[in-house]
Amino acid sequence: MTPSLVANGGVAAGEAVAAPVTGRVAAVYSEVQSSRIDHKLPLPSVLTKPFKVVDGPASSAAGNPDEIAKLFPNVFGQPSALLVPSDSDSALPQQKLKIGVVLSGGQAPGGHNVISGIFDYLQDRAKGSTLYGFRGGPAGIMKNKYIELNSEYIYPYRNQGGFDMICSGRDKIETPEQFKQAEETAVKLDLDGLVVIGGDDSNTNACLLAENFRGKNLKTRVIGCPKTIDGDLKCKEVPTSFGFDTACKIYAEMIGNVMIDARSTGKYYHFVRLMGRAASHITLECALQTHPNITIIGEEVQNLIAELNEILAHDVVDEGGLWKNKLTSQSLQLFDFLPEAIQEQLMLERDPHGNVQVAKIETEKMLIQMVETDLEKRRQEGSYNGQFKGQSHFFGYEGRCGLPTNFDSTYCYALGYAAGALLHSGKTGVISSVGNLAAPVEEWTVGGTALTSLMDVERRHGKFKPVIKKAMVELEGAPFKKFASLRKDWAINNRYISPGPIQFHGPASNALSHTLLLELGVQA
Ligand code: FBP
Repeated sequence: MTPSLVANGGVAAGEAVAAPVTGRVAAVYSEVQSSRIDHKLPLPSVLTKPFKVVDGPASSAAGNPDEIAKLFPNVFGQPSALLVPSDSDSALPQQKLKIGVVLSGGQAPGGHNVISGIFDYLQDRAKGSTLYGFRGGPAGIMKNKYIELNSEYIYPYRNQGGFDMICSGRDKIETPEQFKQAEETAVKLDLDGLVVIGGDDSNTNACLLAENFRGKNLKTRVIGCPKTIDGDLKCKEVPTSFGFDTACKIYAEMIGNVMIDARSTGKYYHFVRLMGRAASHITLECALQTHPNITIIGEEVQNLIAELNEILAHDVVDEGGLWKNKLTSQSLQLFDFLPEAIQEQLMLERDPHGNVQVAKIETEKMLIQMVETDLEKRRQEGSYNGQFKGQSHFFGYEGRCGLPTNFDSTYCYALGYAAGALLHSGKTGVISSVGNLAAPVEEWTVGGTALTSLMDVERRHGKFKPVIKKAMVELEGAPFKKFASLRKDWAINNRYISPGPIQFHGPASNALSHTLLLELGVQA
């Protein structure tokens, strides 16, 4: 038997557990983990002194503003808020707050620091407040499953990867009954506020909750935080989602290692698939960090998946393949061209948000098969007599819970601290926004962006639904353009870069991702 390791979080097979009941024990930490706990995090200077909130002009929507206005009558059009220095904090209510926090969706390095940031804000500026952590994602809100977070419980999680402080889940608060359950929890816990740490779908849900609570005259306000390693939740005011920086650096280290492996013997061609549901920001960033010979940016093959989503939402997929008539001829051609195993994977069950579970499609194996088939054809034609051995890799889950980089640690702490400040200032339906990220941390800007301003309507499960528009790789954007200008050279020359492991000290420790720098107009 092949030697193997198994990690399942200590949960017995078949046991359904929302979150570990006991917290982490720092005594069993590695030296690096221990050294990170007490790593001091700087805050943007506006958060270290008295501040006030300045509102900008009324906002609109990313698309279809009339539809969005109808769907969010109570929160649509809110201005963006900016925190600015003030002489005193007297504008803030002098009251203890009861705040809930939930982690929603896939893990992303830095989530624990968002929670620490909220907690520290409450300790520093609203003494005697209570922070409840809903366990196991949005289901924890619906089922009123929570733990009261205190400094001893939070301490071992500071600057540590993972979401196990309260755990996450992918449930969605969707039906009238589920909204009712969320209301009941808000009332039962007398919540002044709720922070939803999640990706595009979870922040859409956060906005629906804000709308619903305000519509029902509940005092509970809702603030979102931009989380996802996929990097597809961003806009001008929210320059990046947390976790992207760490995950890409972890993957880039591994890619750099297999590149050296390839050069060491010439025995293998390594095919690497990276995580990322719809957008290819991770792949693009890792390419910019490592310079592989060939990089496929998935935005080019989106159409087929979109059509399949629509068909699966409406039609019975008959064995005779009649459903295929609904595909456009271009998508049909592509579908028929794919190996059967990949066709099957494309038809797999969608997640609760209606998304194809791309992480489960083994494109790296598909590409190896396609190359083998083509080389075999060439061999028979007499135009090839070489040797090809493909090695497939999927780097996905390995990057989601790593120790957060200095950037993610600091960014997340500021996002959480800002979420506390926004709730304290009476804001709802906004996403915590920390900007000016290429400048020293002290100069970072802090505010809140109306969630409805990020929204459009989209087809989901065959119906129009409000969604935060996913930020896909822009083929006209600076990161892609830089990649496109270099890829020909990378294809034939040895330009491999091995970035090595994440550094917490020294010259490379505070480097920002290429994507973020290029998008901010700084040469990477
Ligand atoms: P989020 O958008 O929820 O942050 O998910 C990120 C992600 O890591 C995707 O890249 C991936 O497709 C998905 O989660 C996998 O989800 P799961 O953990 O449920 O398999």
